[in-house]
Amino acid sequence: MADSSATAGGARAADVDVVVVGAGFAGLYLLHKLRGLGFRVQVLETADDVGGTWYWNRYPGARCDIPTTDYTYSFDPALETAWTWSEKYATQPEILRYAQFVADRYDLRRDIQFNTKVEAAHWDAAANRWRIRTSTDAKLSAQHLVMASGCLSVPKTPDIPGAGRFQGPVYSTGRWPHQGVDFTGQRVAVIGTGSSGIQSIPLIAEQAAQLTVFQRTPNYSIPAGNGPVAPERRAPLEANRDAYRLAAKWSRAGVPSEPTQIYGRYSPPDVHAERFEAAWKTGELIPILGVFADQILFPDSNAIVAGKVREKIRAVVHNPETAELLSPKDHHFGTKRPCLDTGYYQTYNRPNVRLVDLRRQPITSITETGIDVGGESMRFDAIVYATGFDAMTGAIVAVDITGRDGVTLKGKWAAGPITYLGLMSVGFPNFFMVTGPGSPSVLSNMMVSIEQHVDWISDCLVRLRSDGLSTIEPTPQAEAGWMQHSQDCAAITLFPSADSWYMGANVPGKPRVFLPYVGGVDAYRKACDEVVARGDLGLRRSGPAGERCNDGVVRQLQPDVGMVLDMLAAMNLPTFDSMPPEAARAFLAQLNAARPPGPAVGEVLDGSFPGAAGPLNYRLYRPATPGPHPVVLYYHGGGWVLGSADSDDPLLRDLCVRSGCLIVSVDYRHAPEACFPAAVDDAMAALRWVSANAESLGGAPGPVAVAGWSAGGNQAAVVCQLARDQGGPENPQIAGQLLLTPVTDGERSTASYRENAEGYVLTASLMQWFFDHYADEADRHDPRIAPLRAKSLAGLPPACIVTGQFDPLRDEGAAYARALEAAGNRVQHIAARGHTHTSLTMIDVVVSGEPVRAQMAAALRGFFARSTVAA
Ligand code: NA7
Repeated sequence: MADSSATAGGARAADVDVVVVGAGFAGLYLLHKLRGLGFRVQVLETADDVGGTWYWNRYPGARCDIPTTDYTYSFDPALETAWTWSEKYATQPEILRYAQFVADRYDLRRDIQFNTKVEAAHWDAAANRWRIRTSTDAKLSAQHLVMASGCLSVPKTPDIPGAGRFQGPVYSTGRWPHQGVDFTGQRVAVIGTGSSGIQSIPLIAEQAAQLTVFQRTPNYSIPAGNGPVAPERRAPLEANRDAYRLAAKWSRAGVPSEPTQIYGRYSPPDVHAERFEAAWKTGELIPILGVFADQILFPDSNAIVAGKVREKIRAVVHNPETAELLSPKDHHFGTKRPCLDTGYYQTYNRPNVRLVDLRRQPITSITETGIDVGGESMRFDAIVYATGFDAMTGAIVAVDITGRDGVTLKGKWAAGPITYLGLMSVGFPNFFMVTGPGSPSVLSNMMVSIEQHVDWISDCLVRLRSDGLSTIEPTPQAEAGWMQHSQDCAAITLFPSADSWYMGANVPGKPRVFLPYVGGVDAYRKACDEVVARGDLGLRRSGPAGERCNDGVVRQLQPDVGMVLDMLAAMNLPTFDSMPPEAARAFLAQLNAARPPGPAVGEVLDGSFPGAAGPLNYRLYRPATPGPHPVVLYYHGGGWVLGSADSDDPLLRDLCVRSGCLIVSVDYRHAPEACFPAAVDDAMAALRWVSANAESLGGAPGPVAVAGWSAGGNQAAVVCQLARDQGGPENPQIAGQLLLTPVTDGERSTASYRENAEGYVLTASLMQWFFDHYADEADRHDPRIAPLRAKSLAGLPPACIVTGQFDPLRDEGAAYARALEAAGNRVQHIAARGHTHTSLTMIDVVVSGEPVRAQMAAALRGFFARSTVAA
């Protein structure tokens, strides 16, 4: 119970354990849960009833866009049987009734103070409490403050010239009158074609005498196909409710689904059509957002889906010009939230509906009687703003929140929100957000994300209490790490390219930052759980029992690298070093066959060249651009035991396209059949042959560059030294050396070997296995195995060395870069953050490798630019 007493104004003064701001779905569950755990909770709510966004958004046609089978609380099985949704997508009145039903069922209203706006909250460091000021003049203090204020709860102030001049009624979809609006016989203007516009326009058009829609950006919308909940949707839930809800919790978006592995860019048109039509028919967002595994990664794949939606629009809208105006072209499908509609496009076939394209005819001004666009003055009886929200951060910074040392949250977030897990923020002790920026929130089924946050916060408060601690706050390192990870997740997608509210782009002056966490509900839950399992990682907790802090960063791998590693771990594959070499080679070939093929190049040619002990194979990659192209000799990876001239095929296609170089990938003899120095001898033979034949292979004259990955990087580094040492006309000049995660030493004693010994594909024991096959212990310091140990590193070709943060070979690669530089060579060292030994080669799977490969390609071009100038 709150310790409360009535004040003169009827408001209460109270000291409680937790103040919760907002009585929407987040606030209601938080109150129920914390109360059950023995905390004294006070919820403060601006409205006169529960419901949050569903209290305010009463515009005609307002519905949820996640099926009600999923858009529902799951914390209490009895609640699920006590309530039955009437439709696939419930209307706002039904969803509001559900919120009210929940409030009554758990007797929540007695701890909710309605008609109370929270104006300010400041952290009283002396008392270790939040002091809260409200519109009712109530003064509260609380040990913890939780913002459950919603992501879409502060409507955007109309940013249109003359807004405020109109003399007739003006409505905002986000603040719709409770008694409803009758537009019969009226001339109505609707400004905005996001979800709120698209849901309300068909219904307003049915009533109004004339409806004029002012569209700035057309949106993608798919027909919701609403109606009773389909039996096939109900079946899995009824068969095993717990399993279904668990699957939702560990799904990508909070709705059970099986993500496809099919890439749009690599599948044929009949597969495109089949998959798109199947998703379209569901009338659900998650299938249409997941037609292809790569549609949010690559523009070409995305364009397949976007093009098909435009075809659907053209098939419905009779007037071709209107159809064209309604067809989105300025953003990739899904980078703004697509809409679900009921008869939206059909509405434009009505004679009483007109579409005004604000890109062509911007609003000059709202006037007393209507709207002026271009040279035209239009008269209206009513104007409806469906112009959206100050999303995700608006409601949080609307409260004047001051943390430690007088720092305000608004000030701290001036360049964009900074949070740990979207749950907390440094400088604001005992402050939590439900579905805050930096968490999946609006990219997920909100109900699942709300429940996860409420459970996490509740568990956190219980731990604090039972550990005899009173305050909790993230550390700067943990917060910075999370922000980096969250931005890494967004950076590999197309999301940042759109002017969306996800990017804050809809509110003038709002910083352009991707606000939600796009790594997925499942990955996010795993990170949150891991923070707890690793001893409240990145959280400083203090109180009577002392101070505890296990500082650190929960996610440092690039998100797509992490996903690949998780997938591999789940497959429980045998390790190469557990097999004989022949079996390991066959296994590698099998794994390689399952890779995406990489981009098309101008030509791929297979041939043979004279190796040191007989013919060996090569594969040549020629760019599609006019030649002759500079030539790169490439040595494949595989620890001198595995791989072949064609085993790094996708990587070489990618490098060929990016660099515009002709690449010749060569075989060399493998251990244990041919041990050291056979591979080196073949590498030198390849260098001589490719250099001598560059022009007859169709390449440009002049020195070739060498490149290689892993053991192939070792070979490339070694031939540079041998060519320098052996001199003579038969040992050609080398334009540059590109070494991707190379072996440069025979010792395996660096910190990176210890830190990354296991779990990142190339393990310390696999390296041991490679070395044991390749060379006797006594030879492993020979510079032809350990180029780092060469007597002199002076006079070598310019180098570009790439190291991966989570690679056992990281430190020796970095050491070689430093040593080359110290010896006076030109060196570029690219330290690939969050990458492993193998991840940079995973074309179209590890998209975060693209910027690194772009730098590698630029380095190759740079080698030749310099050698041409020198010539
Ligand atoms: P949205 O999706 O932000 O849509 C707002 C619409 O209003 C959008 O079409 C905007 O065009 C338009 N808009 C905003 N400001 C202006 C001005 N100044 N002039 C003309 N047009 C303007 O908000 P909703 O309420 O529809 O939906 C929000 C979410 O709720 C939705 O994604 C679902 O998750 C549920 P713009 O695209 O900015 O050019």
